[in-house]
Amino acid sequence: MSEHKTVVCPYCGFGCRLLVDPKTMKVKPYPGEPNRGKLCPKGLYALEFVFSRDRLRRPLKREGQKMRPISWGQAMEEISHKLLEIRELYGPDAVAFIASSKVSNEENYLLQKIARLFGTNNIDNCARLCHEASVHALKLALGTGAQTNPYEDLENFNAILIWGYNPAETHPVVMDYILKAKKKGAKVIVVDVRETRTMAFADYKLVIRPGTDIVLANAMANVIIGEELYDEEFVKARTRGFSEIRMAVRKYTPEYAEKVTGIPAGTIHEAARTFALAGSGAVMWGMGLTQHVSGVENVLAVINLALLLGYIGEKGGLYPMRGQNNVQGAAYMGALSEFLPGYVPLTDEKFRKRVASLWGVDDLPTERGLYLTELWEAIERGDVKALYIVGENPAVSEADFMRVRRALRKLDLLVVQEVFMTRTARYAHYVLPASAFCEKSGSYMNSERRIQWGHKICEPMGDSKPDWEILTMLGRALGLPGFSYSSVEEITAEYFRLFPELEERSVDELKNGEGIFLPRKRLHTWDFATPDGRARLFAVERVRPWEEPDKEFPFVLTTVRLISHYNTGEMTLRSPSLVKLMGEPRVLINEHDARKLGIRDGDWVEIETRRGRIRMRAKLGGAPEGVVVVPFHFKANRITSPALNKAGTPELKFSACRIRKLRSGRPTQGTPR
Ligand SMILES: Nc1nc2c(c(=O)[nH]1)N[C@H]1C(S)=C(S)[C@@H](COP(=O)(O)OP(=O)(O)OC[C@H]3O[C@@H](n4cnc5c(=O)[nH]c(N)nc54)[C@H](O)[C@@H]3O)O[C@H]1N2
Ligand SMILES: Nc1nc2c(c(=O)[nH]1)N[C@H]1C(S)=C(S)[C@@H](COP(=O)(O)OP(=O)(O)OC[C@H]3O[C@@H](n4cnc5c(=O)[nH]c(N)nc54)[C@H](O)[C@@H]3O)O[C@H]1N2
Ligand code: SF4
Ligand SMILES: [Mo]
Repeated sequence: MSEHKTVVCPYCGFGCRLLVDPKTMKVKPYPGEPNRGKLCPKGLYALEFVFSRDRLRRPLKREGQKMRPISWGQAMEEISHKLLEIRELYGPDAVAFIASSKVSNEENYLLQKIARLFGTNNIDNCARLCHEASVHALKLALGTGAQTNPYEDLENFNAILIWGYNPAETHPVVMDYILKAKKKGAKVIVVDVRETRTMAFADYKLVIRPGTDIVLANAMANVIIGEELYDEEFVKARTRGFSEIRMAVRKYTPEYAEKVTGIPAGTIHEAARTFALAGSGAVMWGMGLTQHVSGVENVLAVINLALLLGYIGEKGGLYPMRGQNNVQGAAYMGALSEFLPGYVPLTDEKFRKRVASLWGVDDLPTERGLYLTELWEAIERGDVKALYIVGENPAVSEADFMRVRRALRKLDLLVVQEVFMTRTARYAHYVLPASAFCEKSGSYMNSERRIQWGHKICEPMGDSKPDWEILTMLGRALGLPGFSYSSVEEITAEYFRLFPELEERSVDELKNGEGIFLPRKRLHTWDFATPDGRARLFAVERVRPWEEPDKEFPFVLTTVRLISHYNTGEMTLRSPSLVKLMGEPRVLINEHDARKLGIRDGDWVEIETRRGRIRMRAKLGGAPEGVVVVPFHFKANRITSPALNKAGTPELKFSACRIRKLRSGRPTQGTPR
């Protein structure tokens, strides 16, 4: 095994490690933590996209309709010149940066450093489309914004509540932990708008009407409080807000909840009792909660359940399961428009000044920057003139993407730093070729906040360069202080200095061990990070979706993920083994609804919202009446709702739509047959 090197899987936030033999480039699962000898197909075939013929190999510059090769030196000179000119004319906030949840901590750290030294907090990443509502809710309730416990704890809990989250498709390896817990007797409760693959393993299958989760959570709290099943000692000693929440949930009886959610009152009652009487439990959640206009409130409502029962520390944990391989790291490194590194608010003067002095300046900008999802309107208004994107594909991943594409066309300067010529890169003035994960070294942070080292396995493709090298050149070209890095380890050492918990740790330790938890393995065992050390119970009321079904658009459209597809498909579609495993993405329609509309299995249908239309083949079943389920990976965002919640996340899980049968159809380009 000694000749093998480890890398971190470039797909999901579970953070499996891969053992790679540099001679054969064969992948084996890492036997230790966190994946314990397991991988899903995406991990197993993770190296395939790296060797795709489509890889970008040279910097490119737009000339009319054509993209022509240009040298690195020339590209950097022209890009930095244009950025400085725009700053001179319109101020630093006319420039925005999008960081990447795909690239390393070091690379995200550098990009947010560039943005802030340049003078703007317009720096964000796809966490905004994902778990930012969880971060905001957790910050309000506990004072910290991340998963509280490690995966290993899952096996020791007596109950696992899985809410709006489908790990059997999206984090396959965490299923191993959940199933081990189940074997030991843990009860599994799953709440989803449809019967998912995960639900197949559940003791309680709660199929809920889309967007009514607060009503269910409040009804469960109603049972827990009404029957005095809550942990009185914990609630008294470690929380605030109990009397408010007791009052607020009084009207949310299981009978009332049945009418709103569609789940039988008896089932709600039983599930609440089972979860409460288990004595310990985890709450795991995903996009089914966060991608709603009620995202922050949804998450607060389920956090309440854990707090009422004292399911914190040794007795339980909160698991907002992170999406991308390094979305947790991007956030911790400060690639968010409202937070400095470590989720520290921009207004924390002491910390801000400390960061500034480490970077060789007096202070940093304090106004919150634009959210990723606010950029498109800001570009339309003419407030933002230049956009620098690293490893993100908003022309496909953003809600109502036609609006995004219009905005991208309007920019004076668009730079895209990528491994492929993505849908977004096609709008760029400059495309910079980045090396892929296994062609460079660096650290990544998984959902349980474990920082792991990815070792360089092979040489960069063509003339591509690691993102950190490109950003070092950019920082230097912009004349920013301190951009003299000659190795990635120098950047690791620099970010270590920002976190007191890492000050005593060494980069070598990170390279050789099973990773380092930041700030520590388990949070809030003794106290919370709120000013008074207590957690806060928030009474939340139902928030209605932005666009409810009506006569014209009578169905609810929700968008979901499939196991062999990944996000906008740029990587998975270039992996021949994964393409073989992929089925054709189809829209799931309830059988009764289909019959009424004369739609049969396999028919082409058109799904239309107020934004536009898409075509897809139908698959009957797998969706409750009135709900239409579309895989998000390709064209769903042609029609999704752009309404944002308090944390800036679009309502990707709820739009009003109509469907009709078509005589024939043709798959959209980029869609597997
Ligand atoms: N194979 C694969 N794995 C992935 C990804 C991928 O694209 N492909 N992407 C990664 C990323 S970035 C992320 S963020 C994670 C996401 O992981 P998940 O959160 O598991 O992913 P989704 O399928 O988007 O949504 C989860 C579930 O929410 C349900 N849902 C929709 N609306 C509602 C609602 O109103 N209430 C409730 N209770 N449920 C609802 C859907 O039916 C769906 O089953 O996956 C990561 N892992
Ligand atoms: N309708 C709908 N829309 C959604 C969602 C949904 O559930 N429904 N989910 C949302 C969520 S949770 C997320 S996270 C977003 C994801 O949205 P995106 O982050 O835009 O999607 P990805 O396809 O993961 O894009 C990552 C890009 O990084 C590039 N890349 C990979 N490795 C590297 C590297 O080393 N360097 C550089 N420079 N680039 C690299 C890849 O080629 C790819 O183009 O989508 C969101 N959009
Ligand atoms: S579970 Fe996630 S991290 Fe593990 S191999 Fe699959 S995609 Fe990669
Ligand atoms: Mo995500």
